[in-house]
Amino acid sequence: MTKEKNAGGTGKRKPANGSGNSNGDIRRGAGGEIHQIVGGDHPALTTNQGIPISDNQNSLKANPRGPVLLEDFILREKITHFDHERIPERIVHARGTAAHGFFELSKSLAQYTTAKILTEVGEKTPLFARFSTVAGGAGSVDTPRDVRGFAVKFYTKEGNWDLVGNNIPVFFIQDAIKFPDLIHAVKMEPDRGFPQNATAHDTFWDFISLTPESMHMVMWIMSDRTIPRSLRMIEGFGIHSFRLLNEAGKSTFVKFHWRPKLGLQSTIWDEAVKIAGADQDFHRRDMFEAIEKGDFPEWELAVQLFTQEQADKFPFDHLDSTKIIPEELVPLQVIGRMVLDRWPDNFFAETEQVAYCPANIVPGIDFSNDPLLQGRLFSYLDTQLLRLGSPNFNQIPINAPKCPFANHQRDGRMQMMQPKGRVAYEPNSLSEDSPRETPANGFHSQGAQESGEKGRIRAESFADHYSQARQFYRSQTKYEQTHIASALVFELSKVDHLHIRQAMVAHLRHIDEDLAKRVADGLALDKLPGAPTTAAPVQDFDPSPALQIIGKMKDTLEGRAIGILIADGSDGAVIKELQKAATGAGAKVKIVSPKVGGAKLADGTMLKADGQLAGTPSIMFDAVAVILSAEGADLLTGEAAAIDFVRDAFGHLKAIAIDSGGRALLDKANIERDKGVLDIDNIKGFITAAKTRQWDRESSVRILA
Ligand code: HDE
Repeated sequence: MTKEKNAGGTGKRKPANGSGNSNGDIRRGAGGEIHQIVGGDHPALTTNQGIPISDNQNSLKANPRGPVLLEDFILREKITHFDHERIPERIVHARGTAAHGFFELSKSLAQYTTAKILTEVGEKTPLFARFSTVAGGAGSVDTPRDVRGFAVKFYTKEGNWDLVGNNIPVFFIQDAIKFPDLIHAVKMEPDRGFPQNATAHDTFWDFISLTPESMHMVMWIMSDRTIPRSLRMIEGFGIHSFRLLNEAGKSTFVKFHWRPKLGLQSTIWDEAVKIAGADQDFHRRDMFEAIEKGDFPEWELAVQLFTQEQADKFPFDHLDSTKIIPEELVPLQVIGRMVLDRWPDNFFAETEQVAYCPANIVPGIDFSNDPLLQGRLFSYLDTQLLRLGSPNFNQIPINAPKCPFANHQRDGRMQMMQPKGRVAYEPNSLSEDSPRETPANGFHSQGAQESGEKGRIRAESFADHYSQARQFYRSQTKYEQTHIASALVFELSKVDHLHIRQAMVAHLRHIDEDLAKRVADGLALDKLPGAPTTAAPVQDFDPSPALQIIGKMKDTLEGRAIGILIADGSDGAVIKELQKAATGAGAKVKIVSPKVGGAKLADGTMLKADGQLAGTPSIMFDAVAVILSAEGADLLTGEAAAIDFVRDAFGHLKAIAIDSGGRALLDKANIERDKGVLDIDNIKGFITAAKTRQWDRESSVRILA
């Protein structure tokens, strides 16, 4: 057999065993043994040494029914490689979804910074963005109640800049030294190995109840921000204050914000729980499908810029990561957009191997003294050395800069570069073209002056743990406040220890007395526990409507999905009209029917389904329509999946459009008509209702705190 180019190259395969059949076959080899052969025209399969493989179905045996021989280097290489295919998963943020895209600057910050990416208007900088949950493993589900990581690697002309943020603008702790404790508390409990991917357990709430600085973050994580509808509908925050440095070396503080083009939207808890069962990859699939369809996810990048003098007047410390700077205090300025337009070619090579590090910043940007940020600067490189196994992980294509890079670092495991010449040091007189430092445009730190006493100290200005938690809660709509209260009741109901539940309710009293009462009532506490002593007085800040989700929902169906449940005999004209109106409003429409092949409509034509009823529950959609003939209604009133379809849509506060057959199904499900349940004749009304949730319905479908 002649050697062809390696697999992955363009060489054509000479079929193994010289057989050219193309449909799959079982053949006898020279020794009479059986081979399974699949034909076709492919490159030759080889070992990693390039040796062509004649048989990839059978290991080498001493005789047809005899032992496998150790000399089978093909088997050993294949299995050995397989055995080593997994690398340690990220200790946090293990489950992620990522995509390629670009950043385009629309407003120059030249007055504040020399960074080219923030000064060259119209320039498109390539980037790779990864979204993640925090607590679960790489194979966990997409929709637990959890913070979402929002990490962006910009491949700028001046090196890689990583903005490694979250979808929540504050964090649990003020000092990085507490991070291992926090993560140990939230992850599965070490003796029992559960719960995975959930905060609703004793160790998490035990730690939180003893960590008052986490109270602001607790309000955010108990809000629906932690159960997003889509990764395309989350905000992103760099969290910490960073610095921008201009030509003259003058420093301006900056906070980075990502704002989704589709607006904010969340699921509701019961829905998130059911999605976890119906589609574990709900968010990943959504992102994949959007990009494949050309509906490129997009965010605005906005900044809050402020001076040291302004910062000195804030009623909180901006170096404390448990604090936001309300938009009403320092407005957001939009400076550009991020568009994600390409799905990775290979999940492992890109999404898994990408290594973000907040210490990767470019000239013109600098760090602040936020102690949480300072701790992060060390952690990421350290963990990536372990996870990716070598100091040369920057050479993995997804991590390598796209601008030229050169230095005198050498050798190490998995070195892919082959530097030439005898010089691997600087300064030197033996090489004219070896890399040298560039004082004029190299990276400079801000010339900050530090003074004061050394020690393990927390600043007085970090002592107020409740004022912004109160501000957050009081800024919400009444529906969102109810969800926060109900989420707390749910989570604390999973906590076995009474003293932990009590301690949490005690903290809530500093945030909002009514919230504390609602949660205490939901937990059936016999009395309100006494509030703990605070380290600083609790202040009443003005509410900030920008903190709501409902206030930031967009009046659009773009990026949303509508499901139409049909069966044999459904009215094709009605379905068509609805499809037209919904797609016209930007929605994706999917037909759901009892059989995936579709349904035979009243006019005798077949309409193909996008999903079979049992595998396509209404939780996949933002609104649903039920178009059924009398015959279809007869069939589906006897099908639990159909009854659940409408019951869940109603329970999840979605708009429902029905014809007379649909009405029969709603009757069977005991659903009362309200203003979100519309006749199919009123398509316009349905499209309007589909753009939001029927919030007023909620108190009629579940007992809320
Ligand atoms: Fe991280 N974090 N983190 N974190 N973090 C990691 O780095 C760490 C924090 C964030 O998609 C790890 O490569 C410490 C805040 C994201 O690959 C690790 C502290 C914020 C990602 C690590 C924090 C984040 C990580 C694990 C306390 C929001 C995923 C794997 C000081 C601003 C990036 C890895 C990706 C990942 C450490 C706190 C965001 C262990 C010590 C605050 C989005 O290095």
